[in-house]
Amino acid sequence: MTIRVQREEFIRNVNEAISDWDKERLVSLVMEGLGSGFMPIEITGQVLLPVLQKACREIDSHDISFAELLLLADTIKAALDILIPKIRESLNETTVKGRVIIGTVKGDIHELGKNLVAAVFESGGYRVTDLGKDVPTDDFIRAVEKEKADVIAASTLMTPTLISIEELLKEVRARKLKIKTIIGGWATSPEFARKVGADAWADDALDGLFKLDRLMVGQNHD
Ligand code: B12
Repeated sequence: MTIRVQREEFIRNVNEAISDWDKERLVSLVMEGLGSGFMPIEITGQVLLPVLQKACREIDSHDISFAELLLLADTIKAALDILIPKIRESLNETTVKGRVIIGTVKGDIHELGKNLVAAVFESGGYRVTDLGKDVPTDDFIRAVEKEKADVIAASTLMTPTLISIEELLKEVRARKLKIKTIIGGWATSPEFARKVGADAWADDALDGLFKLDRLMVGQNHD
């Protein structure tokens, strides 16, 4: 079997396991893939991520239900639980691109999108500390100091919690922290990001990685 055919078959099988919500098969396929030479970053970036991106579009167009999205995210998480630690191990002080603190801001418990962004940032070569959901401003600030982070990535999907993003960014400025900020999530927009002084805004996880890479070389908004 040529490498290309082997690769296509692997991608097809992984997609099938995900759409069947078959965690066990997915985990064994991922282990097999790793055993036959696939890189963890390849599997997350080129196989898992496109599936999630597609699901994000489908939920917006009501092609899949919310329950289906949760099952899909839960299935993919089983693969990420194996792959992310391996990606982490492969990054050392010289190859890591930067340190990111990520969380969903205070008052908001939506975390699927943020988890996806965290996984993509890890896959893209960043060391990510995920503070979870409903994270108070002080926790972000403490984590930045503890991890000597380069970037805060904050998520919110709700209009009422936009204020928490604003509060977080105000605190970053008040403390004169030398840190870049990137925000995203349903309730946010490029206009809002500019208004509250975030360094970057992204529409989805891949756009987020692209913007993060640009931030690290000193480029802010487009
Ligand atoms: C799933 C969901 C839930 C789940 C969350 C499960 C979980 N564990 O996360 C549950 C059922 C718990 C839930 C609860 C609520 N929800 Co809800 N929920 C949704 C729904 C349907 C999908 C969100 C989602 O997971 N999308 C899939 C992920 C993968 O995509 P994503 O989150 O958009 O993330 C992508 C991008 O936005 C971006 N991104 C996200 N964060 C970040 C961060 C950074 C740094 C970057 C760069 C990028 C980025 O990248 C991601 C991946 O590509 C949305 C509707 C929608 N279309 O978004 C409503 C929605 C967000 N919910 C809403 C509401 C109102 C609520 C509740 C208040 C309902 C209630 N009355 O109890 C509660 C919230 C309570 C609280 N205090 O937080 C509203 C918000 C409306 C508003 N204007 O404020 C929405 C928009 C539904 C609606 N149309 O009314 N919800």
